[in-house]
Amino acid sequence: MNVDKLMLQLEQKHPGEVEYLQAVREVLESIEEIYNQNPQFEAAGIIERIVEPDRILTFKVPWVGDDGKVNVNLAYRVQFNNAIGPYKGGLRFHPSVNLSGLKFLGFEQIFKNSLTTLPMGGGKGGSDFDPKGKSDAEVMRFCQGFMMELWKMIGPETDIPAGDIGVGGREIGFLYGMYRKLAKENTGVLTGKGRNWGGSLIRPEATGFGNVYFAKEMLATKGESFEGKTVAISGFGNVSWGAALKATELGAKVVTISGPDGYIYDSEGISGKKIEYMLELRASNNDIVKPYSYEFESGQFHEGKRPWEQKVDIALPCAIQNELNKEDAESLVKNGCICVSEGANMPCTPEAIEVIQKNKLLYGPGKAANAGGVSTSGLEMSQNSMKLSWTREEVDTKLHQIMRDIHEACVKYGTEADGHVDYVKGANIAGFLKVANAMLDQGVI
Ligand code: NDP
Ligand code: 2IT
Repeated sequence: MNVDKLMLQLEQKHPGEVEYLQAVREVLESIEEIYNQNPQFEAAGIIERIVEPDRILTFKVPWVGDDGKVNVNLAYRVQFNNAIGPYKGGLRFHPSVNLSGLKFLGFEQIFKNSLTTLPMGGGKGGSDFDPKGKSDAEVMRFCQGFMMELWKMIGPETDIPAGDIGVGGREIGFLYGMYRKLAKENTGVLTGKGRNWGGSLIRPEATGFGNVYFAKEMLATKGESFEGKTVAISGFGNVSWGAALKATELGAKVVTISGPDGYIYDSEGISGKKIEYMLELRASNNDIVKPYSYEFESGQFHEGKRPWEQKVDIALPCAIQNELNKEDAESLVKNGCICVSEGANMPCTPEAIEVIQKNKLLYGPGKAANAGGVSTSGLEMSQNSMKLSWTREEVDTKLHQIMRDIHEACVKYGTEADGHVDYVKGANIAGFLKVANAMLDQGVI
């Protein structure tokens, strides 16, 4: 394989798909050496096959607003690769959604899901619909319209969507209701379901918990732990909330959360009822964190700024892509931060990653560090198949073990001559090998 030549061909085929091309290049660069050492991959055209999705469904969703006006949104489902299990991945509802972004997320999901140790292929979907400021009735009508098209393409053994940005418990409920009606079946076709209709305990907390478990393993390689550490978290959604809960439980002090309007610095720590308040803030539909500073005296609001300017030991970016840039990374390094673990998908820019890696901080890339969410989706699928429900402790123990296993796989393939672990390389190689070998076993299809 020649990475530059392959990338040139892809750029010509898919001009302007920036995020997708960036994600492919990162994986290709990590696996180049091992790929070229195994000529059976080249002979079977594994790379040429893995970089293109199996298929993409594009559709429109017309829906009527409360004012009687007709709206039209664009929607997609990218079924990327199902060599090791049915397509699995979230749905994102956000005005910024486009095909390049979803292809990037679907491609990442192949390797993330492979790392989880569970039999799940990669996929992603979504729409440029913005749930912000919409009434429950409007969100319901949109979700119903979305599922009227999507249901033909998904199924509990075929493709199992879940939540992502803008798709939480409310949206999954509306989507599931419509699927159940159309397909005439009650199956585990979506994950992140409500507790009373097939959902798993711990799924809401899972991405944040998993991120902290992964960071805990990274810290342990240096004889460190969360105990007594100061932590900066960005975002205030589902992932940030779970990370704040677990980091606090492990003895750390979480000092920041953030929103599109700025960030909150709370010198007394964001714990207990302040973490519960995050749920209220997210549910308020306003998408701002400033109200925290009215609610709690110790919370200072920093308008238009990001949390990474604060002196912290650990940084957990849990909001959105490209929210931690080169200057932010330099500031973290200068202030003595030892660990950056990605709860969000692609929160660090490539320039930020370069700074973090050059300074040999512990760096957990999203496809490993945030895999706890989809792993617990996999555990929800297992419970649905068995028609059983596990306890909190059972799910949490399994999630914890999966995150340890992912960490071990990264160390196996990412340890360099000086003992430093390149978790990006480790995650990409471990994730790739499992899928590539499955593709070899199953022939050219
Ligand atoms: P949320 O629904 O809470 O959405 C994230 C929010 O972050 C968006 O509403 C966005 O607001 C807001 N935001 C935008 N810019 C900033 C900023 N500068 N600082 C802070 N917040 C900002 O999402 P989740 O908690 O579900 O997901 C967060 C991240 O984790 C995403 O990258 C997601 O892909 C990833 N992830 C989620 C998993 C899950 O199970 N939910 C699993 C694995 C990864 P706006 O709309 O104004 O842009
Ligand atoms: O990015 C992700 O891994 C998710 N949004 C979760 C996907 C899932 O199927 O649970």
